[in-house]
Amino acid sequence: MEKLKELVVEGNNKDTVERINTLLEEGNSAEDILNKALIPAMDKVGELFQKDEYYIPDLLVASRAMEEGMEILKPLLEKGENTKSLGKFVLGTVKGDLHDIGKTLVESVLKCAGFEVIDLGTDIPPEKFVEAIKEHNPFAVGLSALLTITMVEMENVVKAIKEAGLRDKVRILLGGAPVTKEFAEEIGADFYGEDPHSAKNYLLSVIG
Ligand code: B12
Repeated sequence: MEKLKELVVEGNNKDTVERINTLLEEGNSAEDILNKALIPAMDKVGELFQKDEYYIPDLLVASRAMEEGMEILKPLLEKGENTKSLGKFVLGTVKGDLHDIGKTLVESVLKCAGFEVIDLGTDIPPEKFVEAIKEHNPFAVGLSALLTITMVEMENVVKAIKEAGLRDKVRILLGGAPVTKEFAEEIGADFYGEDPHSAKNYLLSVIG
C-alpha cells in the first residue's frame, strides 16, 4: 500500500495501475486500496503543494494517476449495485470548481447502496442544479466543493433551489474538504457529510 501511495504521489500512472492489480490479486479490497493508499496519496500531494514543493503540473500528473487507479476500482466499488432504486440523487461539483475525485467516490458508494445517482459533473452553476431537480425529481441533492472560494457557490445553489420553490422537495447535502457542519447549517443545507458513507447513512435514514 505504501508503495502504491508513493507511485500516485509521483504521478506514475503505469506502475500505479500495475500495483493496484497486484494488490487486488493478493486479496486486498477496493475499499482498502482507496482508503489506505489512494486517498492518503492525494492528501500528501496537497501537503507538498501547500509547502511549494509541488506545482500545478505535479498536482495534475498525480491526480491523473489517481483517476486511472479509480477507473479500476470504480466497478468493484459499485459491484453488487442494487437493481431496485432507493431513490434519485442529483450530484455535482459547484461552479468554478473542477475537483471531482471525491464526488466520484460519493457516486460509487451511493450507487452501490442502491441509489440512482445523476452526476452533473464539475463547474455546475446553480441554475443547472435547479434544472436537474425539475427534470429528475430527486429526493436529495449533493454539492461538492474543494476550494474555499467556491464554497460560497453552495450558498447560491441553496438560494436558487429556494427561489425555484423546490426547497421542500429535496434534502441538500454538502461535502468536500473545506466544508464544515457549521457552514452547512449557516447556509441552510440539511446535512454535511465528511465522507460518502456518512452521506449514505443519512440518505438511508431519510427514506426510513
Ligand atoms: C487533486 C487536486 C487537484 C486536481 C483535481 C483533479 C480532479 N479531477 O479532481 C487539479 C490539479 C485539477 C487541481 C486544481 C486546483 N487545485 Co487542487 N487539489 C487537489 C488535491 C491534491 C486532492 C483533492 C482530492 O481529490 N482529494 C481526494 C478526495 C477523495 O477527497 P475529497 O475531494 O476531499 O472528497 C472526500 C470528502 O471531502 C467527501 N466529499 C467530497 N465531495 C462530497 C460531496 C458530498 C455531497 C459529500 C456528502 C461528501 C463529499 O468524500 C470524499 C471521500 O471521502 C487537494 C489537496 C487535498 N488534500 O484535498 C488540492 C486542493 C483542493 N487544491 C487546491 C488548489 C488551490 C487548486 C487550484 C486553485 C490550484 C491553482 N492555483 O490552479 C486549482 C483549482 C482548479 C479549479 N478551478 O477547481 C487547494 C485548495 C485550497 C483551498 N482551501 O481553497 C488544495 C487543498 C491543495 C492545497 N493544500 O493547497 N487540484
